[in-house]
This record gives sequence, C-alpha cells and structure tokens, in this order.
Amino acid sequence: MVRLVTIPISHYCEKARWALERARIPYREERHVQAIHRIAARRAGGGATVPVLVTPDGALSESEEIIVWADQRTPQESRLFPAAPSERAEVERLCRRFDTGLGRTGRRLMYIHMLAQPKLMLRFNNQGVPPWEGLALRVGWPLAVRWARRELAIRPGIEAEDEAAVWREFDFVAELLADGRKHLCGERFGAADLTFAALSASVVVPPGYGVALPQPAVLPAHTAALVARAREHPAGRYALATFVERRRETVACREPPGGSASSAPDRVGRSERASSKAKQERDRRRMKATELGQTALVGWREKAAAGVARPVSERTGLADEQVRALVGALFFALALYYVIGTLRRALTATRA
Ligand SMILES: N[C@@H](CCC(=O)N[C@@H](CS)C(=O)NCC(=O)O)C(=O)O
Repeated sequence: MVRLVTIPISHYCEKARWALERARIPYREERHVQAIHRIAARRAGGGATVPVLVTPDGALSESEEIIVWADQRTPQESRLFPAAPSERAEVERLCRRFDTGLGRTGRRLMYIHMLAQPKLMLRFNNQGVPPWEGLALRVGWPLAVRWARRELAIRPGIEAEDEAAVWREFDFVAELLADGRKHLCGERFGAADLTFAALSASVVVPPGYGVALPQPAVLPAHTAALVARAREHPAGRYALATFVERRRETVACREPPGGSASSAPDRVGRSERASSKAKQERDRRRMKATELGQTALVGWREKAAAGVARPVSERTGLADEQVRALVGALFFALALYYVIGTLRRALTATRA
C-alpha cells in the first residue's frame, strides 16, 4: 500500500488525500506535526514539505504530482486532467496559480488567526499524530510559534495583505464562473476545481474536509466573521458545494462498456443524471447528520473522539468525521439515558 506523509490539517495534503480517495487508491496516511514533518518528509524521500506520497516507483513530493499519479490510475473519462493538450495546459495553469497564490496567502492568514488560539489550534492540528509529537508541540508551543512566524514570514501588516490577496483570488474564480459554466474549466469537474476547493479550505473551513476543521461556532468572533465572508462569496460558495458534491465521490475503476474516449458528462443519460442528483442529495443529508453528531463533542469528549477517530476510521473505512459523529451520538444517547434514569428514579421516589 502507498504511504502518504502529511500534516493532517494541511490543505496541500487534503488535495492529495482527495485525489487518492477519488481514484480509490488505498493508502496509509502518516500524520505529523509541523517541524517534525520535515524529518518524516525527508525520510520518505521527499523534501521539506508535505504531502509526500511513497509509491513503488519512488517518492512524489508535490501535491500536483500526486494528483497526476492518481489520475494516471483512473479511467480516461473520469480523469481530473483532460487529454487534449490545450485543455490540459489551461487546467495546469489554474492549478499552479492556486498552488503558488491562494494556497500560501490563505494558509498564512489562517495561521495568523489560529496561532493566537493555542488551545483551539492544538485540538484540531494534532488529530491522528503520534502522541509524543502532539505533546512536544504542546510543551514547545512558544518555540513553535516563533518557528512558524519565521517560516511563514509573518510580519506586521501581512494579515491585511494576505486577506486582500485571498479576496482577489476569490473574485477571479467568481468571474470565471459568472458565465454560467459548471466548473472552472467548463462543464467537467477537474484538477483545477479540486485544487481551488482544497486550497480555499483555509478560509472556508468546509465540514467535509479530510480531518475535522474548527467550525465558526467554536472560532473567535473575528475569525468566524472571516469564514462567514468567505462562505458568502460566490467562489466560497462554489468551494463549499464542491466539497459537498465531490469530496466523497469515487470514480469507476473499470473502463465503461464501449470504452469511448468522450467525457463522462457528455455520455451520461437522464437516469444517470437523476441518480447522481439523488446521490448529491444523500451526500448533503449525510454531511448535515455528521455535523449534528459532532455537536455533542465538547471538552474531554472532543479529545476522546479525536483519539479514536483515526484508528476506527482506518479499520472500518468510515471517514474521520463520521466516526466522530458516531462517538458524539453515543455520548448524547448516554447523557439522555442518564437524565431519563434520574427522572424515573425521582418519580418512583416521590410516589413511594
Ligand atoms: N508546492 C507544494 C507545497 C506544499 C506545502 O507548502 N506544504 C506545507 C504544508 S501546508 C508544508 O509542508 N509546510 C511546512 C514547511 O514548509 O516546512 C505542494 O503543492 O505539495
């Protein structure tokens, strides 16, 4: 099985997870905290950054390379990169634009917000990392903050510049979509859409992300306001919808009967379109249920759920947030059982 070295909350790592899961390529994720990730990345054959995918053919240390690798193992009609060179060049141009622009500015902006919230940051940052790494980050927090500020070149005033850059990129995406096209490069979902949705997650914090992200209800007011602005923006709405509709999508692993090279949307019939609509509706409802389940997770319950989410998810194939929702539902049921039991005992006592 291939190995994916990650920082769990990293949006470049989310790109890789998304592409691998979409192509139904089994992988083992090895999660690390910031700074220690460099040792893991180098030992895996990569450089200083994650994701690194360790494959039988060698290590891939750029998220785009990982998407391409996964795509090469996907039937032609479901690929994220079009076959025609000019169309492919356009998709690649957008992917690189988001990788080098939005990916970096959005990340630094959210780090500036979250570094001021150590408890919240650590709770979400350390999901599924080795316990000693989580502890090291907690104990060495002041040092880690200094390291992060230096690495990310955080200086006074940069927050406003980053936020302006994020909105410029959102406006650019909204303009592309303004002509009514379904996706960034036309009618077909592709690598540019996946890349934009994954990288905008730093400000949109979609609930369907590969690991749980802090939702507005638990964020400080000015960060929640930033997320609200991002979600209300047409590009943010597009990113959120892409997560709902596409993040759990898997593509067929075999060539379709007839094996035509034309694109899937061109060939889907009315009944397939209807079943895809029904699937989207099911996905949307599942996401709502998942969010609801997780609302019971506060304080030590949140920590307990975070501790079991990864091992259970690896054994059962459920997503992390689904496991967390189940744990939340269990805590809720136990609390209900306790309250009903107490009420019954009180009633019996008053009758006696
Ligand atoms: N161009 C790279 C960028 C990856 C990247 O910046 N990863 C971040 C995680 S979000 C990282 O490893 N940062 C830590 C560091 O640079 O030491 C890619 O697309 O894979």
